Amino acid sequence: MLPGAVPWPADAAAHYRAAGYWRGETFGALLRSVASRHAGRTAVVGGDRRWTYAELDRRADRAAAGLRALGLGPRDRVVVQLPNVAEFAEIVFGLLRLGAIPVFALPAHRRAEIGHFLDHAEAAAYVIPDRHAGFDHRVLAREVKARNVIVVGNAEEFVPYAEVPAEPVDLPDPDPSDVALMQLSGGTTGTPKLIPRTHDDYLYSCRASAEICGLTPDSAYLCALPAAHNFPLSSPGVLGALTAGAKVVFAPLPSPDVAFPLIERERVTITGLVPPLALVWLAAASATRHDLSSLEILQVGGAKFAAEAAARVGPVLGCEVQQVFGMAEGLVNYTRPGDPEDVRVATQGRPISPDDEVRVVDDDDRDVPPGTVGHLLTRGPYTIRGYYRSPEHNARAFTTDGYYRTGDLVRRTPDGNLVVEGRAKDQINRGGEKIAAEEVENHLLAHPAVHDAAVVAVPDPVLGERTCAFLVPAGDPPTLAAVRAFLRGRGLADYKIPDRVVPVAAFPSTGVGKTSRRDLRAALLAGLTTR
Ligand code: OOB
Repeated sequence: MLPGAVPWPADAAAHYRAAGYWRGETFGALLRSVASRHAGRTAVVGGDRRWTYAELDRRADRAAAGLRALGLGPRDRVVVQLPNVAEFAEIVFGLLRLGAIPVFALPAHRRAEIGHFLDHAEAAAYVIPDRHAGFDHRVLAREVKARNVIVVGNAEEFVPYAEVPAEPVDLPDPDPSDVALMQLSGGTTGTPKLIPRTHDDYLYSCRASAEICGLTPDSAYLCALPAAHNFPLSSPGVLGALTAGAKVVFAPLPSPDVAFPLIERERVTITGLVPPLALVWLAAASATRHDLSSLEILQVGGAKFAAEAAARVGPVLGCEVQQVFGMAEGLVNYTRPGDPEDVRVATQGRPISPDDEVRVVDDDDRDVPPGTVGHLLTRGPYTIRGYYRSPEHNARAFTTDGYYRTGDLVRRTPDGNLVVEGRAKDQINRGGEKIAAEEVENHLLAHPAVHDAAVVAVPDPVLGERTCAFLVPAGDPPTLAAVRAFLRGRGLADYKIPDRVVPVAAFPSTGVGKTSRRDLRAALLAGLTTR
């Protein structure tokens, strides 16, 4: 196992192998075997590119050889920050075949996040587009002083990806029980954590997700959310679709004007959205001239999807709604196609695996009675036992017997489905985008006019939650515009920048001896809503 990653205990690993979840197969080998069975079928569509499985397989080999010629090798971490383009699949499979480890940054990440990922992962390379969504990623690459910058598009002084692929060479298949890739945590602390996922565990979750969603070689998955995120990457997402021999269609944007024509043209059967986008699609669908009749499943996840909205998916879009409650650390819950309407509309589903262990506990880690709300703890064949290089945080985020503390408050229905009732972690879920309160507070504290800061989630009808920063100013309170400009200047991703700033003379006393940030945030929020 990669040093700094936490392995499963030997007995658990042996059980996951014996049960057939971990099959000792790598992503690279899997693509080879799917390509041998479905060589002529379309694997990937993105922009004006359309590649068969044979073509993607060949391109992945050439990418692996070229990346090796650049000096990259097994276990090298490579920060990949690509939008939804066909090259995403080619480069990711190239890295996986080489045994190099993609670290999946989101296109929205900026200097603060990328600098941290490069540093913390000791990355050997950084893969970017030239420009995306009006932003020049080469400027960012210069700012973070990344080594080995590889650019899809116009590279300027960096390495153009177009010149990387080389004649395939024989490469040893990586160890399937070793780390294949790293996902990012939504985060609750000052810096986002890295989540090492092995070939064995991640491939199991992709394959089992594809089965749950009924994917076949005739299915077409539309990747509308940023492909790097765990939901569109693996639940079943891009990788799950490829395990099934299905077609992956990359949408450059998730908006109806871009996605609906693609659904019609490519006969898309399944896609995944966060709740605010699902609402936008519902509003646009009734007036669209595009034929969406190929759509069989609309997955919604990343944040709670209100039952009232979920109930409208069938009538308006003519397909089944599937709720997906997952986390980059592992556990993913799905409602199943064909579940009764009330299950699909009003619950967040049940785990992928019979060996996903789920506990619902009180503040002292004691199981609560069935049907009661409590903290969700979980361990299983695709849930990590620790973040990368974070022993201190791991001691808090996992129980001594290896359960991950999800920070989610859930209850279990009598039929075994989970309902998400809230959250106990210091995180804002802004329409599926996760923001660690502490991370933003730390940046705010660097402002000369800020004496103290507390960041809280405020309810929002569209996004579910928005971010409000309470500030105790040092002198004249800074305006919202000034605070936003300051945080942008510090290189913080746009989605983490507070929507509101509320200056207060002092923070309320929470009645606890030691300052509890959680109590403080709750008290501030209560003051805001009763004002
Ligand atoms: C997904 O992954 P992350 O890592 O961005 O965020 C995980 C957290 C969960 O712990 C929970 O707090 C929240 O996002 N969440 C939901 C939810 N799905 C995720 N809360 C309520 N209802 C839902 N359906 O967000 C993710 C990963 C894989 C598949 C789907 C989502």
